[in-house]
Order: sequence, then structure tokens, then C-alpha cells
Amino acid sequence: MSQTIDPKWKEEYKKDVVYLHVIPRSRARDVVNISPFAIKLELWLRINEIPFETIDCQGFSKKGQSPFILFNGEEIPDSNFIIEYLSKYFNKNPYPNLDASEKATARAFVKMVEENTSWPIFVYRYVENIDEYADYFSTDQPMEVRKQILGKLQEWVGKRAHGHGIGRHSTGEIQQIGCDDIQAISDFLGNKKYMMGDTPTVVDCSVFGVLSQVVYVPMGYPMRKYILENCSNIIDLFDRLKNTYWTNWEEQCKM
Ligand SMILES: N[C@@H](CCC(=O)N[C@@H](CS)C(=O)NCC(=O)O)C(=O)O
Repeated sequence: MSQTIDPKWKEEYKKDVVYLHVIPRSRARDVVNISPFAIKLELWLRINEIPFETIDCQGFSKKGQSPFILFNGEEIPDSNFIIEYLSKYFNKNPYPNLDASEKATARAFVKMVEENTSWPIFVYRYVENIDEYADYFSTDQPMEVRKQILGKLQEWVGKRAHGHGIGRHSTGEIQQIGCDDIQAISDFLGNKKYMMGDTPTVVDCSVFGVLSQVVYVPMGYPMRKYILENCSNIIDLFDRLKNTYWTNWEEQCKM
């Protein structure tokens, strides 16, 4: 599905500035980007005060995915590899103040959220409810075009969900998996400031990237209803992250 382009380092790009290439922001409504991984990465850059510019980009990385960065003339794909690379370059710690056991827990949460919790969301909007998602997707394009794109994505994501395994379950089971993950996140967060304590880490970025897709987009996601009714601590966490690190979130949602 994805079209690989050869993103060029532009003359005006500056040394030590991260050029974060994302799916065009105008494709999203009520959330900054339709890609959880783009939001995750931008939040991490903001928290770590790394100079960056977000570039809307139709194409995908050399690995065929979005987001990716251009940094000092080099293309680096995949949010997790990007964070690893930039952490070394800028001397940042993706998991500040954590011991080995806490880091192991943090990694497990990142993997759960990105590789599991994200799927019930993708299945809901790209496979089982494309007509509903058409109101929130590629809103800069005519409805006819959106429906065409979503029609293609439906088949493609459906096959990937089957390959992943989640697509073999019933609608109810798939959404239950998402809600169980959310309950685990909420239970672990408890009344802490951030997922791992007083300091934000990559875990908060992953949770925000993935769950902002349902919290802020008023569709009929069962996971949305679950969070709104049962997990006020997740909503508080998101408010804290936005108020501290992403004060122009609302403005950017309208771009
Ligand atoms: N592990 C990757 C996941 C990125 C990802 O799945 N991106 C989606 C957009 S949300 C994508 O590019 N999909 C196209 C594809 O996988 O072919 C990361 O963390 O950056």
C-alpha cells in the first residue's frame, strides 16, 4: 500500500534540527495526526526539547512506513529506532531515573500499546467501520476519494490484522482486548503523575500517541467509551502532557 519516496535533504535544512516527516496533518480531524507513531515521536521531541520541524509528507521511509526523520543529511525510519538514535546524539535518556526492572516494565508497556492496543483501533476504523471513519479521515479530500482510499485500506488492513492474529477474533473479542489493555494502563498509572513516576518517559508518549486516536476523536470506539467512563486518570495524564508539552495541540488539530 505504501509508496516509498526518496526524501531529499533540502539545502535550507539546518544541522542538528530534526525534520520529522509525517502523514499530512490535514488528513486528521480532532487529533494532530492519524498516525499514533507520529504523535508519539513529536511528543518525545517536545518533552526532550530537541529542535525539530514537522514536515507533511505523502511518502514513506525506505522501510515503507511513516513517520521517519531526516537528520544531518540522513534518513532514519521507525519511531523507536529514531528515539534510540537521537537519545545517543543529544545525550538524552528515553527512560530517565529508572532501574533495570522498571525499564523492563516500561519496555513491556511500550510494546503492548504499539503492537497490541493499537490493533483494535485500526480494525475498528479501517476494517469494520469505514463509513464512520470517512468523516474523520483525509478530511482535506472529497468524500468520494476518502471512501475509495478507505475501501482499499479495508482489505489491506484486514489481511494484516489476520496475519497479526487479532483479526481472527470476533468484533466483541477484539474490542475487549483493547479495553483490557486500557484497564492495565489505568491500573498501572494509578495516581502517579506519569506512567513511570514523576518524569515522563517514552511510555507516556506511546500511550498518548495511540489512545489520543480514540480519546479525542468522537467516534463510537468501545475503547473511547471505556476510557471516558472508567479511566479518568488517563484523561488527566493526557491533559497534563498537553498542558505541559503541547500547549498548541488544539490549534494544531485545526491545521
Ligand atoms: N514501528 C513503526 C510503526 C510505524 C507505522 O506502523 N506506521 C504506519 C502509519 S500509522 C505505516 O506507515 N503504515 C504503512 C505500512 O506499514 O506499510 C514506528 O514505530 O514508527
